[in-house]
Amino acid sequence: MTVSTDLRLTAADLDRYLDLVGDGDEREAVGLAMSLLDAGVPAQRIIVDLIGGTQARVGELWASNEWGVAKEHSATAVSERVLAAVAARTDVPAGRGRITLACVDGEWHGLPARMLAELLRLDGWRVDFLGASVPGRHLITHLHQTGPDAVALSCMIPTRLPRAHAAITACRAAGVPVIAGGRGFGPHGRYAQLLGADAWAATGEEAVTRLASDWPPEYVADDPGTFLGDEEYTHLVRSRPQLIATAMGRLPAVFPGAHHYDQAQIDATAEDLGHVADFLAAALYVGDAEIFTGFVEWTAEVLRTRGVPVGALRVGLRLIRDQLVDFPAALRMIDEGVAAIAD
Ligand code: B12
Repeated sequence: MTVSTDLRLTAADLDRYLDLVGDGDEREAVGLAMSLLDAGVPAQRIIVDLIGGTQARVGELWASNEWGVAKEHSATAVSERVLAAVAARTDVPAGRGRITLACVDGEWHGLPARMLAELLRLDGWRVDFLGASVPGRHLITHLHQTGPDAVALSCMIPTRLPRAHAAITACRAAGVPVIAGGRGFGPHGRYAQLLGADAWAATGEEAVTRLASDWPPEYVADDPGTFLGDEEYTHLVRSRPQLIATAMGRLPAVFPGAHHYDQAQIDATAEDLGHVADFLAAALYVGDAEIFTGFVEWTAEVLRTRGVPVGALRVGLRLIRDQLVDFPAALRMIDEGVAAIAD
């Protein structure tokens, strides 16, 4: 059989795959991926373009409220299954070395990291994939037991950056260089460098190239120390439960609709206030207001698409702001966030 190695996916393949994952049709979705492999589409294209491209679409459909949370969860679960099937069909001898791949503590986006794990495996690495939310001390124990050539750390949301920093510092102290990735590390990976990662890559494929051609890296980042957060960050993190409880207590006085909230609405509001506190803490930790402004803009857009007045977000921000009057950097960031959604 002659197999073309650069057969491309068509728009029809992508549409069909989105329909299948949207329908939760695991069997047919695996079937489609297997038939593409058989037709000569490289496994890398299936992982990056079919699965990854579809996940980006899934994110858009969720954000625009066309898909509910359950449908997004189901689609992601189908793609996890498809990725496993692609992996099982593509056996590559491990000749390059060994890599530990983990999501930082509290980071639950396991699929992007798993995609990277398979791309690295296809390039000849032995990959120890530790999965989502790996506590730092267990990661380090694993490094001592296996002695890898690199640690690849995934962080998709900036709220996990303080934990990413702790993990990077500990890995480097254990003598293992770190490559960081995932959108949580910011535009062009600017927080990866700040937090002392030895390298950063924008995509899984870029990471494969970097690790194959330039590892261990010659340039070794300065260690910025074990802690970046200042007094404001520390206060915010320590007082988080109190901040949320006080804001919830004051909510009905400033937002009368909250008098009639059922338990689900109360829980959702407390969770949203928790996100406000967490994104603010991350912004303070790395000293970049953009993390908080970006979060506020994104939340406003999500609310808009769900018909929730953006005023509700402003109320939440004010309730947190009122409790942080002695913290100038936090106040400045909240004010910038409020200004970003002024219209
Ligand atoms: C599915 C999903 C989830 C699932 C994840 C399940 C799973 N098993 O993975 C669940 C439901 C858990 C989830 C939860 C949340 N999510 Co979510 N999620 C997504 C979604 C739709 C798809 C993720 C995915 O698979 N992407 C596919 C891959 C291909 O994405 P990628 O970024 O291109 O990945 C590449 C690179 O990032 C890079 N890479 C990744 N890791 C690494 C590591 C290294 C070392 C290197 C070098 C490279 C690298 O390589 C990848 C492959 O090329 C995205 C939307 C999106 N566009 O990604 C949102 C998204 C990531 N989620 C988002 C948010 C906000 C959340 C929540 C906070 C929502 C909430 N309000 O609760 C929580 C946070 C949970 C947590 N603490 O981790 C935001 C993050 C925005 C941000 N950066 O601030 C996104 C972008 C949605 C959006 N448009 O706003 N989510």
